[in-house]
Amino acid sequence: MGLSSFATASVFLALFLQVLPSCYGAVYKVGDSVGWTTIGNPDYNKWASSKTFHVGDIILFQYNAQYHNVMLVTRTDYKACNTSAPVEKNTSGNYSYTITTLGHHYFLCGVPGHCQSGQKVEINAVGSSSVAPASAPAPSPSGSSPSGVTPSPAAGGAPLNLMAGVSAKLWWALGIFAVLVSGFA
Ligand SMILES: *[C@@H]1O[C@H](CO)[C@@H](O)[C@H](O)[C@H]1NC(C)=O
Ligand SMILES: *[C@@H]1O[C@H](CO)[C@@H](O)[C@H](O)[C@H]1NC(C)=O
Ligand SMILES: *[C@@H]1O[C@H](CO)[C@@H](O)[C@H](O)[C@H]1NC(C)=O
Ligand SMILES: [Cu+2]
Repeated sequence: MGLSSFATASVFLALFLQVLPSCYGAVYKVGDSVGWTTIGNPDYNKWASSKTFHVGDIILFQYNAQYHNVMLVTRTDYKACNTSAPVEKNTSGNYSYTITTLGHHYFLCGVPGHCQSGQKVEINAVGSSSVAPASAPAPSPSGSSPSGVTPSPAAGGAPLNLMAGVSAKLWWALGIFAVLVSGFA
């Protein structure tokens, strides 16, 4: 019994440690080791679809500033690779974007031709599965919101709910761990 409760406690400790990073915000480097480039035509949306982004996470664009840049754009401009009116433009070679809202965030490279050849990425920030929208709302006829972010239906108070959900999970895991460890000792 002692040994098995220790094993169970270890499992919960492992769970607890897994939950921790999402509390502080994960850092995702776009393209991983390849970075933000056109060399090899990386599929950035394939890259993005392998991740689950949350409010508080940091999206890092590292690139050769001689050849590329980063633009935060509206959904309409993203679809059309329209670089004429970005919400934000970065030319430093090391751009970190902190996700502050749920929903879709659209980025592209503003150098002529690069977006068309695939240097663009859509980052969809979701909450826990209970608040995650199944799909984005239809774009308004006038285009997207000026912030470059298409808010999800739950966007209102969701970041707070998300944090509450995360810390509830944390305390739950910590509490069970404490109970099991004290039973073991
Ligand atoms: C690009 O966006 C600008 C400003 O929003 C707009 O005036 C222009 O018509 C757009 N160009 C294309 C090709 O959609
Ligand atoms: C680019 O982004 C970095 C970090 O996000 C910031 O420090 C820098 O000032 C920005 N540079 C430009 C030119 O926008
Ligand atoms: C790029 O920015 C990130 C986050 O702001 C920082 O941790 C990293 O050291 C920077 N890298 C370079 C090469 O400046
Ligand atoms: Cu580019």
